[in-house]
Order: sequence, then structure tokens, then C-alpha cells
Amino acid sequence: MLDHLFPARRQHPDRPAVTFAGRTRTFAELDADAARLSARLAAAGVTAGDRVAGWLDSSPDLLVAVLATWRLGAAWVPLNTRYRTAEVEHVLGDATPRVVLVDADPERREVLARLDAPTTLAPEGSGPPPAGAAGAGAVQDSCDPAPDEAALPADALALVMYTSGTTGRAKGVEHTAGSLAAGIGALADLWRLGPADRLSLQLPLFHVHGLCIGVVGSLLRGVHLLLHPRFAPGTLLEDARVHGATVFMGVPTMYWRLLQHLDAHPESAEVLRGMRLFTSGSAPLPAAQHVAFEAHTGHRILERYGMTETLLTLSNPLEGERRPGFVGYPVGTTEIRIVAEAEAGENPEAREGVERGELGVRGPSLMRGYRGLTEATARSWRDGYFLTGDEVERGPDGMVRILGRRSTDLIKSGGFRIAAGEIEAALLEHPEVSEAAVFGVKDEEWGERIVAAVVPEGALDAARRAMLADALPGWVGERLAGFKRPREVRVLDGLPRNALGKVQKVVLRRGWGSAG
Ligand code: MLC
Ligand code: AMP
Repeated sequence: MLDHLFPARRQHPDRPAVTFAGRTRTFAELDADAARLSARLAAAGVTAGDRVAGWLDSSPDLLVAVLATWRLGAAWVPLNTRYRTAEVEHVLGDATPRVVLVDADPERREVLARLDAPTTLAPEGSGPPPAGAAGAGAVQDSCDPAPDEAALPADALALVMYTSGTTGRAKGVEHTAGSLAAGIGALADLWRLGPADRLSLQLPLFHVHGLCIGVVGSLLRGVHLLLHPRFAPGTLLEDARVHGATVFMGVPTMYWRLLQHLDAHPESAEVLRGMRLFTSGSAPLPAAQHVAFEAHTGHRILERYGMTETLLTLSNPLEGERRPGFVGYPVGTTEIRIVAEAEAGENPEAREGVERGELGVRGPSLMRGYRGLTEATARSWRDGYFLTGDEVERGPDGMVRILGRRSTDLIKSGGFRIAAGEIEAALLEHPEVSEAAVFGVKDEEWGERIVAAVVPEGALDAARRAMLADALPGWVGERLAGFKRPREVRVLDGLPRNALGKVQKVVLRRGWGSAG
């Protein structure tokens, strides 16, 4: 399995693989560290076909943990570092990992201990697990020789990544070694990623963007990762100036912050001119940001589109026109279909060769399915194409533009995919809330900002209503990850509903800007 996903260890063993906090490791060193950790995982009972979860900040330890897992033929289950107890509990309950790897963070260790999670084990470099924190089956450092690598076919499960849907709890998206290698390999080829590249990677490593194209893309093509625990504009400038970064991958919120910085310090943009490639994805990049970035740096940001279920599906070309507001063409052998609504035929634009409808995708990068959810998986496919839920438009030249999500129940804020229903459920747990509607409103920095309209239980006077509106964001924040907290709550007398009783979030959203 490892050779599908980590050919760089044989092709470029002595080249730098990752620099973090001033220390650089080669691909061979990463491989050796992974072999050592795999001995510890094997001693904890991990074998081919198992899952290993990781609740780790971005660091080389995380890379080593993923590689050690794959070495044993097991699948990696990343946990969002911002998760709270209930979210972790759901993922662990669903993925049933043999082992959860956790770093020194005391809060995370406490949550896992409270959940009676399976063996926890600090990865190499994070120090030994503190006494008592690791539970009964904990594995201490071992001098066992690394077990032989499991020889597994490309259809072996390699990754289970949890993501929000329009209904229900987060679903585990299952990718095989083959879907990762094919999907990411095709994009890496398109962008000509290679050993001469140094990628400034400041994305979280529990999502497709950072983990798949960032980390796996680098392991596939021998890219030197300049890895950071979090994003800051100054970090990118320093990577460019001091470490010769050639590539940066960001979400639009990062570009927004970078532009704020460049507006305030235009002279600092000079150092970015020497880089080779800036890419954006995970959310729509406003055309104005594309233009402003070019004015500062001379670079046209290359926008691409992806999804946890499909990996990175559409991309503007490396050479040729990178059109602001568009996400380009299918990557590699990916095929797309635009599934029009019946009435779309009446759309006047359709007559001019513009297709509009829901994006369907098929190709080697697709997930094999949602973990344990046969029906939900089947419902997501139509005529061999996975239905993304994104409304798109394709012009006569084949360039695709994303118009937005079809459902108001999925919100994209700062590149995170957030289910409105999960936040509504948390609001409804409050004794003074009888109805709740959560949705996203346009926001310059975040793309979408989460807001909530609630109806109180019984009659509340103005002062009590104001107190409730103030209290609810904190209430949600205690139960769910901080980025799911509504940024504004309004207390209404009732929610607009259609004839079937469904809340009309579009109506609420339209009125949000003007209402008090
Ligand atoms: C942080 N906060 C957010 C947020 N991120 N609020 C809404 N949306 C978000 N995305 C809140 C925190 O809760 C906190 O608020 C406050 O912002 C500051 O927290 P922070 O930790 O200091 O935030 P920061 O480090 O500045 O994070 C912002 C960010 C981060 C943009 C760097 O959100 C991020 O890394 N986003 C990238 C997500 C990503 O990689 N998506 C890819 C999905 S894969 P408070 O009030 O709680 O203190 C995919 C496929 C594809 O989509 O196509 O790529
Ligand atoms: P996730 O599963 O978190 O990877 O989120 C996938 C969703 O992000 C897609 O279904 C789109 O709605 C959105 N998305 C990703 N890339 C883009 C982009 N370039 N433009 C607009 N939306 C995007």
C-alpha cells in the first residue's frame, strides 16, 4: 500500500521531505520513523483492515502516524483538532479505530479518557504518553522490529474522513489507496508538482485540501513540505524569503487575510513574485480577490474545485487562461455531467450553449462510499455519476463555474463544511428555544458567516430575548467546535414556512441584511 502513496521514499530518499520548526527530515527519515511507529501500532494490535484515528496538530508526527498506519495496511481517520467531546464520540463510535493517536494536548487526552477511547499512544517525538492517560491497553515505547509492510491492493481502505451532510450526523467518506493515488496524482501532474517544489503548507491536515493534495501530493511527487501548525500571512512571506517556497495552497479566507496584509505592507508582496504557483479552493474565490492578488504579486491564483467525496475534481489549467470566478475543467480522467432540472431547458441561457444544473462526477478519485451507509451512498449516485449537491454552469468552451450549493443546510465558512442541522439540534437543546433555523449569510472574510434565527419557548420580554440571543452562541460553543458557533442570533416570533411546513431559509436570508 505504501508504494502507491509514498513512492518518494524510494525515488528521492535523501531529499528533504518536511521542514517544521527549524528541523528538516528526508523522505528516508520519514520512512524510518514510520517503520518505528508501525512497530508500536502493531504491538497495540493494529493489523491490515483496521482503522487508526489521529487527533493531532499539524506536525511531522502526523505525517509519520499516517505513514505508519498505511504501512500496516490500516486506514487513517483524522479528527478535526477543534472538535469537542460529542463530535469525537460520534467519529470514534462510527469508525471504531483500533487505536487513537493523540498528542500532548491535555484537553484532548482528557476527552479521550472520558470516552474510554481505545488505546491512545503519543506518536514519535511527542514524548511518552503520561501515566494513566493512555488507558488499560496503552502501548509504551517498544524496541520491536518494524513489522513487514502489509501488501495490499489499490482497493484497500486508506482514509475515512468525516464530513457534514444536509441531514444526519457526519458521514465517514471512505477512500482507497487507489482513489487517493489516482485522484491526487492526476492533479499533481496537472500542476507539475515535483522535487524542485517547496510547498508552504498551512492548511489543517484533517481535510482533503491539506491532507490529500498537500501531504499526499507531496509524498507522491517528492515535494518538500514547509509545514506549519496554522496559517499566518507572515509565515508565507517568511517561507518565500527564507526557505524558497515555490507553491502555496490556500482557502479564500487565507487569501483575504493575505490581501489585508499586502494592502497594509505592499512592499512585502515582492518576495511572493518569485514563487511558482498559488492555488485556491474549498470555497469560492471572489473575482475581486483574484484581481487584487495579481495586482500585488503578478500571480493569477489558480482556482480549483473539490469535495471530500470526489477529491480534487476540476481545475483551471497551469498553462492557459485561469479565469476568475471559474474552476476550470475536469482533472485527469475525471468525467462530469451536469444534471439539469426539468425546467432548465426553458432557461434562455441554455439555448446559448450554457448548461446549468447539479454537478455529477465520475472517475478514479471518487470515494468508495459512506461508511456503513449503503442507502445514503446509493442515493448519492445517479447513472454512474456521484451527485455533488453543487449547482454549476458550463459554457460552450467547457469551463465550469460554481453557482453555489443547492441546499441551504450546508454552510461553507472559512473552508469548513458545516451542517446547519447539527447547530439547530444544539440550539433546540436550550430550554428557552422552541424552533431554530441556521444558515449562512455572505461574509467578506469567511465567505459565509453562520447565523441563527430562533423562536423562544413561551413569551419573553425584550430584555429576556436579548439575553437569549447573547447566550446562544456560547451555548453552541460548549457543545460543538468553535467554528460552528453562530456569529449572530435573532429571536423571532415565528419562522417562515412553506405549505409543507419546511422553514424557508432563503426568505430568512433575504431579510437578514435589512432586518434589525
Ligand atoms: C476559525 N474560526 C472560524 C473558522 N476557523 N469560524 C468560522 N469558520 C471557520 N472556518 C473561528 C474560531 O472558532 C475562533 O472563534 C476564531 O475564528 C479564531 O480562531 P483561530 O483558530 O485563531 O482561527 P484561524 O486559525 O484564524 O482559522 C481561520 C482559518 C481556518 C481560515 C485559517 O478556518 C482554516 O484553516 N480553514 C481551512 C479549512 C480547510 O482546510 N478546508 C478544506 C476542506 S476540504 P471563537 O469565537 O470560537 O474564538 C475541501 C475540498 C476542497 O473543501 O475543495 O479543498
Ligand atoms: P468539503 O467536502 O469540505 O471538501 O467541501 C466540498 C464543497 O466545497 C463542495 O461541494 C463545494 O460546495 C465547495 N467548494 C470546493 N471548492 C470550491 C470552489 N473552488 N468554488 C466553490 N465552491 C467550492
